[in-house]
Amino acid sequence: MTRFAELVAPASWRTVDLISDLHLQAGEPATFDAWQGYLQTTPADALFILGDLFEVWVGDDAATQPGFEAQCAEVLRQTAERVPVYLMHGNRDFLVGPAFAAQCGLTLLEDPTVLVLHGERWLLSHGDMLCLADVDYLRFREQVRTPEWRDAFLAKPLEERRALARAMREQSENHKRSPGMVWADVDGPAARAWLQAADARTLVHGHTHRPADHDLGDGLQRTVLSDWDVSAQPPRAQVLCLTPAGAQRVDLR
Ligand SMILES: [Mn+2]
Repeated sequence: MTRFAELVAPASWRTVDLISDLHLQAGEPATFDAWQGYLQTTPADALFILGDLFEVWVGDDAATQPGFEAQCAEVLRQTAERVPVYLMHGNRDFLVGPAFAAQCGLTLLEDPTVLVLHGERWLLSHGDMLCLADVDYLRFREQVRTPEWRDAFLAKPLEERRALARAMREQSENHKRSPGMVWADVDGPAARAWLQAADARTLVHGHTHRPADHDLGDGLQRTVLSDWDVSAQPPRAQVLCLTPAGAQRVDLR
């Protein structure tokens, strides 16, 4: 049974920005720059990051020494001084922990969470849990989300964790390229069941990198966020803005 956490927005919030799947990494400075520029200028009253902000996260201690993670932490910290920042785990950065949240002044968000805003209930999720056909991944997810796995992994030296993450990443890339590999999307009936259980009309999620608005019937919808890749042609850097008038996609590039 899925538990639906709830966040009631203060009445002062007019615009809420939602982004996901930036997959920030040291080797993609253009996307980092676009993200930094956006955070410094967004007029939103709150910012929600729905997972996979980072391409990989091997432990909060990575951000306590000079490097890419610390650079990202500083951008988040400066943003969070100005506007509340909420971060949900994705499948790549599920190891972001309370130490990093405290370092940046951001709030970790449970997956899924119902955001109550402008009298509407928005169901927010990364989306990976609803890709039911991705059986291998869901099995892996169950394994790595246990406190035992997490504690054992985080107890390893940082360099060893980085090497393990690289190996896992390579394995998953090879798996994706293997013949007969079927790409799994969010399961429609499961999404409807979640929405009904959460008493919400719209599910907003990322993960699949297939931005679209799906009509699920009976007034229910599934809104999929875009990933970010500023080096792609055309560049991708999109924000979903929730305003009193509804949801609106804003392309920054
Ligand atoms: Mn993902």
